[in-house]
Amino acid sequence: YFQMPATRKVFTLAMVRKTNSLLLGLKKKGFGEGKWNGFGGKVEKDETVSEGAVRELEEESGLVAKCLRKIGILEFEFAGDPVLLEVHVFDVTHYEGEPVETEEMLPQWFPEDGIPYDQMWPDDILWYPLYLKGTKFKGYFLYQGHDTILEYTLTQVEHL
Ligand code: 6OG
Repeated sequence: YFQMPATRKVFTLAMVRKTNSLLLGLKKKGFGEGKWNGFGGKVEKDETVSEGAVRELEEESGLVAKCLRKIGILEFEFAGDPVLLEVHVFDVTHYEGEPVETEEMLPQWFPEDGIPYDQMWPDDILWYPLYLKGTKFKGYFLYQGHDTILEYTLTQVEHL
């Protein structure tokens, strides 16, 4: 039978880190509402992926990234939905400003050994360990609804 090819949508996800802790934002509305996550969103037509990452981080947390490092690419599909999300994950270790609550996100620092995985997307507990130890990665996750991963692949890579 014929299956429609997926429509790709490109997103960013900025992970903000300082010594032994990680800044997460509680999403207050929209996609992923009620979950803690890094900061990001959809890349616009007139910007690069990195520009989108900087813009979204500032919009959602008030921080201005001074240095972005590509650390991973994650693809997400939802069963029955032809849209494929391509999420570019960046590590941000240099930034200006202090985190502020915005319309979309409530930021909070978490110790690396106290990440609230039970209030996060279920893929996070799978790839955060690679991120936290500094390994680059590629992953694919097929979701059923927002709570169940039907299948996934996750590999360490040298280059992205
Ligand atoms: P806005 O709707 O805020 O962009 N995102 C995901 N992050 C994780 N960890 N797991 C997922 O599993 C995700 N799906 C999307 C990408 C959505 C933000 O949420 C991320 C964006 O940073 C399904 O514009």
